[in-house]
Amino acid sequence: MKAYELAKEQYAAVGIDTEAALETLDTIPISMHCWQGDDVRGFEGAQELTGGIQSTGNHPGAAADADELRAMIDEALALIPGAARVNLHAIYGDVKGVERDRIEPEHFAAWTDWAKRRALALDFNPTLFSHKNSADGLTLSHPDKAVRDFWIEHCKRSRAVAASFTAALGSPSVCNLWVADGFKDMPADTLTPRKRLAESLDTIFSEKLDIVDAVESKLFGIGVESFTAGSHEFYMGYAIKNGLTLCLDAGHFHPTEVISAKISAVSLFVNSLLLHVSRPVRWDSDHVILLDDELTAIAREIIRHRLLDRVHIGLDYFDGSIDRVTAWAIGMRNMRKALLIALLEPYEKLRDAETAFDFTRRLTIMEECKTLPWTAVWDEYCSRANKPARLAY
Ligand code: RNT
Ligand code: ZN
Repeated sequence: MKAYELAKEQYAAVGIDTEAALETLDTIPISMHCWQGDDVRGFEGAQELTGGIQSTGNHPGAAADADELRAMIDEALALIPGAARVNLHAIYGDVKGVERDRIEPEHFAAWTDWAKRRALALDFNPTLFSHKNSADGLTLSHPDKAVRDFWIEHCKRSRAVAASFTAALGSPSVCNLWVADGFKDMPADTLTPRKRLAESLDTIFSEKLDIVDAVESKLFGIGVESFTAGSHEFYMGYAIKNGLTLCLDAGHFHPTEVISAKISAVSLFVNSLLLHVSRPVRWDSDHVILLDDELTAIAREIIRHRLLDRVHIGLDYFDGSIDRVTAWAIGMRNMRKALLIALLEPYEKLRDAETAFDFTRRLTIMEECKTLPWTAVWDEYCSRANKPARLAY
């Protein structure tokens, strides 16, 4: 409390109102990915995770069923301050014995009821991996029409599930589509699979629904190192042309590329963005997100450019080597800490210096403000929200 009062004064001296920052901070929704709770296995009874993604580690306590997963999410949310949403994949419903092209909103009724009781919104993803119809490495771009049609139907039904979330929970559900489609080795024809993917997407998105449709690009995955049909250029073009939301996953680009550097540029041409905030270590390894330079840069880009109403923030990582509930808490808290740091930045001062070509001043403010006492503001926030501060959890 005392620390906060002192911090408040220090921030006031650089023109920052900490109370206003805290007010905004609390309302920014962060979508928590359910798949951290069970290593992306889902509840169809699948034994294998395919699609070029991998969760490693065998820490005990992976959720075995939906009740367990919900209980774990409840536990995590008790440690996480601020507005949260929960992000589901199609394999997380009551779907044992239900084929993916047969899923219905009723298979997710337990989730909807649970979310309603907690005033949470739900986001959704069709699942186009870990399935016999994805074994060739191609789904929506598969040469066999029967395979494409199966997945098209799955995606359409997934959008209907998302629409049922919107209707029941009163907040537009973000429905994100990612496919691993690609080749391990040098492709001969890179065009035809992309044409087929685009055609499948046209069919999937033909019906207008009250949801936020997002498409997620990727550079490569394990086993699809040489070619990915749904590349960045593919989906950026597709999203712009069709008015969809573009999903940028932090692990889906070349190792020296960062999504923080893409946000403002893309914001000029797409209506809205979905972020899959993740941490690639040497590859798209989906480590728990740290409070590192890239995370704060992502938050800064959103806050500086006032993009809060056009950027949906979602997390996407899965680490099975540490306690899974704590993994959520660390990442969700870090995302919000980064947003707080951004909200406490004297951006106007930086911009004024820049406009005046006073780059000395810009750099001085930037560097000196990094060590203003944001941690005291964070502690105050946690305490007001009745959430544990620092090491308490
Ligand atoms: C995979 C994509 C995708 C998945 C989730 C489970 O590389 O990032 O978003 O992580 O859909
Ligand atoms: Zn992702």
